[in-house]
Amino acid sequence: MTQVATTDRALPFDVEAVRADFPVLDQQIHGKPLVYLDSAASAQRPVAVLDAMDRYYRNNHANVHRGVHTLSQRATDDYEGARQRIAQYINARSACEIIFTRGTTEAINLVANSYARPQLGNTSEIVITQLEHHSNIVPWQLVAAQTGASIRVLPINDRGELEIDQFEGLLNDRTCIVAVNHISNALGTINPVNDIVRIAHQHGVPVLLDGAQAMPHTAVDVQALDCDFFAFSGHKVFGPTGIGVLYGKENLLEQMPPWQGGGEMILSVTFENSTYAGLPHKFEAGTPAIAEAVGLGAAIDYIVALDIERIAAYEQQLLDYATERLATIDGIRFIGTAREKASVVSFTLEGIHPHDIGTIVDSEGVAIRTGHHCAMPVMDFFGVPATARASLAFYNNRDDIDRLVDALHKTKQVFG
Ligand code: 7TS
Repeated sequence: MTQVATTDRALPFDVEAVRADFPVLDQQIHGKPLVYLDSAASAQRPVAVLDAMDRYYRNNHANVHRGVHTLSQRATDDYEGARQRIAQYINARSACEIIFTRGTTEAINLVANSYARPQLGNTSEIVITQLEHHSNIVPWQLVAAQTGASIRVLPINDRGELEIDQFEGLLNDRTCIVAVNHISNALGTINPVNDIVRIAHQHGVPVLLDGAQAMPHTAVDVQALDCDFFAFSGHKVFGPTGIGVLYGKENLLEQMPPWQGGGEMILSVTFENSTYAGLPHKFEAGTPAIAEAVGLGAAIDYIVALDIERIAAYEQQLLDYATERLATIDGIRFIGTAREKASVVSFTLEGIHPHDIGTIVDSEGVAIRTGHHCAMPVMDFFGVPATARASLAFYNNRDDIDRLVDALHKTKQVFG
């Protein structure tokens, strides 16, 4: 178990010990050992997360915040304890700034509906980028359509990097919010989020960071970033599906109206009027995903034990190795060659549709994602309908990369 793995940065990252913590990796697919290279879509879970959820259900489950009975108190402690640990991990000022959501998508929809929509009018503007996942495009389009606001898009260059020099020119006194991803899921580009926040704040504009791909690969300190909102998903950070987080600065969250109504989020209800609970519960209507929050807390503990700086250093080496090995394949075209990149290699093979690549490599036991990666504007920019994407996590090793390269050679033979 990795709980015993050392966090001494001087020692090499013990990927084999880490792999033993992930039972799902230990299986055959089509008679070959599984190589899982689709962690950007959803990562796998260590035993520590599975055990934490199992323990919770076996021993402590009841509804939260409503009973004086012992199980309800235990469940509440587990749920709120997870919130505390997440707050500490991303360096929020207070646990009340951590809102549990179903994931990144719901977190962004919350901000679009509760923060932005009430202040949007038909001259208002929302700034996003060409590099966004659809979940950081469509929620803004929905509120823009309801209010007459418009969306302005920061373009990218041929490497798949933001044209940051053009950013300031998109801001003006009609800009309501800037919403941008920290790390791109389709290309792996690490965006200059510190500059984006600084420049936006000089114009008095708040910034939402979509941190779905940043959380598994890089240290996140929301106070150092000074972002106003930060969204991420549990399942991409080695925790459960169905849970995610919206971090928001307390003064902004305080001013925002509840988005969904129901139990948990009220102080008092009459037919004439209701009053709302304080933060964070104002934004958590209904029975929450309690076991999932517990699992997410355990996932964060697991990352803390491994040390995110060591994870990032290991993954950078692995990404360099993957890029080097893949570059030896004739006919490969890398889509996204940003100078600052994390854990994703998107590519096409001349004359072979990405879906065919995905099918053949799967028959070799290698799982990659093929498609538009919910980033159609990125595909449009590069003039491709889809790419094949290998995405890495700290449980991948060089053998996984070699197996991918072999499977791609096989693909070329098949489509010869
Ligand atoms: N933002 C980014 C940057 C993402 O990568 C994703 C999911 C989301 C938002 C949405 O997250 P969800 O958990 O709410 O669904 N990205 C991917 C992907 O790259 N392949 O499948 C899902």
